[in-house]
Amino acid sequence: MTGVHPAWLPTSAFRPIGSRRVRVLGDGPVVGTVRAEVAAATAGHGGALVDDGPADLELVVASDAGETDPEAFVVGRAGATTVVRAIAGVGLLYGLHHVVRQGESAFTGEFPARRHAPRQAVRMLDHWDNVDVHPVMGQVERGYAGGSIFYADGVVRADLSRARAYARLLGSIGVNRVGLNNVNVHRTEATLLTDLLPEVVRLADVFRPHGIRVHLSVSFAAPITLGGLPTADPLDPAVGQWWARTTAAVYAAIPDFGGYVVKADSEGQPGPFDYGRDHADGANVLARALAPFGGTVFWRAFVYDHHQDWRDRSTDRARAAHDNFAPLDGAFEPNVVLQVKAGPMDFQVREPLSPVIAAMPRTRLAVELQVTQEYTGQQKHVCHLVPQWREVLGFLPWGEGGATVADIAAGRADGPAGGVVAVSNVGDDPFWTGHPLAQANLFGFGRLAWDDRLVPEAVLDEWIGLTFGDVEGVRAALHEVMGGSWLTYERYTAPLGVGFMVNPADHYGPNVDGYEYSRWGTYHFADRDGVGVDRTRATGTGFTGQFPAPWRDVYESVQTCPDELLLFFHHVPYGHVLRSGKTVIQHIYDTHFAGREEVCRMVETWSRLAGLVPVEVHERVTELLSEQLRCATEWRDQVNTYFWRKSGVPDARGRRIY
Ligand code: GCW
Repeated sequence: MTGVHPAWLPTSAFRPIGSRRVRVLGDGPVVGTVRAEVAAATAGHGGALVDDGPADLELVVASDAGETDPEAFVVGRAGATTVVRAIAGVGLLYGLHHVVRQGESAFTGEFPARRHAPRQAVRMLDHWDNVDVHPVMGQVERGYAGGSIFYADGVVRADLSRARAYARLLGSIGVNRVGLNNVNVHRTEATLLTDLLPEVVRLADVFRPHGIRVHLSVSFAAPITLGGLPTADPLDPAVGQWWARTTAAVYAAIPDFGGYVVKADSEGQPGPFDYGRDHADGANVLARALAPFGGTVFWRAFVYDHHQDWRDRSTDRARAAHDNFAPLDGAFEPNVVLQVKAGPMDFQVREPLSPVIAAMPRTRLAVELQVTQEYTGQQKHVCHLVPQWREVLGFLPWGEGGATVADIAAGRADGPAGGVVAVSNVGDDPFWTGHPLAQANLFGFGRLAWDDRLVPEAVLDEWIGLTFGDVEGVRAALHEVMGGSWLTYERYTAPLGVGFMVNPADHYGPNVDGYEYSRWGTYHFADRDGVGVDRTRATGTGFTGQFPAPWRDVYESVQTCPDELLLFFHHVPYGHVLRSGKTVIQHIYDTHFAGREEVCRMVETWSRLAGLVPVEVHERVTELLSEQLRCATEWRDQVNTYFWRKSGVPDARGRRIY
């Protein structure tokens, strides 16, 4: 491969458009992008961008009294013309990519005009990119795909062609906001807000033609560190004035700036607690500065004590976000979005929903997902996460008949809208994502954020078709390798929702007791009799009580708690019989043998694709699969051996445990 991989937008994906006569009507930078896409697709493929005469495809921006959403589009086909209409350029861009995904079928027969609109108004990717290379975290914190595509040598890159190609990819899947820098804001990064602002202008210019607004992560202590004030107390008038002045300067430079992202009082970041204030005080001072310009502050709820004593059984990290934020419902300014990690802990392979999401009906809530595979194989393992996100977004916090998590985020559950946010997984790696198949996670995030009701297999199928075309055998093989890979990963790693068991340094690879005596509050409490964390109201930390009915009761009882979350909520004996009919210990053995076997099958299936997918992709994935198999073997043997030694219960099937 020479140059950068085209991800899901290779020339072949545009073939159905390439041979057609296409008319584009409208003005503005995003319509310019649509025109450029069509011109590139048709050049040399028999089609053309036409001004008049008959057209096979018409892409039209036109006012429509009934439409209010600039991101919506209508597509239909009458006679021999497919027509896409929108009231703004961004809707047209989304309509164009809809046609690209439809392929030939968009030009076959006739079909009535149908409206498409995003279910979530905010579909955002956060980048944990540092401008400088951080001595411990590298340039992209929890990045597994090389350096930042935005920054190099302490500034925004002179050559932004990668960023431009990225913006194009994001526009094609409907992402409409990007956080440009790490939520852990270090020294140089803090100055993006002030000294480096002219550089941020260049990035905003790159994203704008794709319908994307940029955000900056800011440090709560900026009034001190950048402004030279003696305090960052949110109730100090001088602090409010500093934020107002600084924000006005940002908008003078970037009129469509999206706003701020803030990690405060979390893992060492400064915050309102430093001044005895609460998080509503903290968020609101920034919100007031942004409000005159239509900006939003995404305020993260990831606030917990990371200096816990493992001897202290009364503290439970899972409780922290709800304890800190639920009492503040209704206290936030209207342009504050509380950004809540989907689970109460930290992006594990399996967690229950964060109860905060169902606890704040008067607050705009965004659900935060992690596309970068921090705890899910670090883009060395195939782990297709779209099914996990589908489960999160479709979860029913109040049970059958109630609203879904996506409804809450979208403001359809009688509350205001917040949106869906995820941490990006790209870097300057030629494949974008380190693991070529991890591109599907980025694609899938955009698609689910647009419509949470899409079926994960169908989203994967779209990605395969666009990326690899229709080569006999490839589609089925990729479904086999990727479709169930999240559950495979779950099987060979930490069992039954207990989480972690990773190396504390890098969160990769098995280390069953890696966090067992740490200050981070992440424990499994395995002893000779049993394993799991008692989070019940009856005898444990009371975390189950943070959920509404029915879940508060479903999780409370070992009889009704879903197997896959049993050890998240309960400490049980190894002989406890799961709802599946197996004992906990036998489940641990069986899943670890099975998960590793499934990786062997992935390796076999993938080997059959030699010659059918581009050689560079085949080689890279082959190498990574051998690492995945090595690592899965290590997970299997360490987890099984650990629990065999603790419990003394042999494997009922007599397999080799060390
Ligand atoms: O998952 C943890 C990561 C940190 C990250 C933090 C967060 C940006 O290990 O690296 O910091 O979450 O979400 O703020």
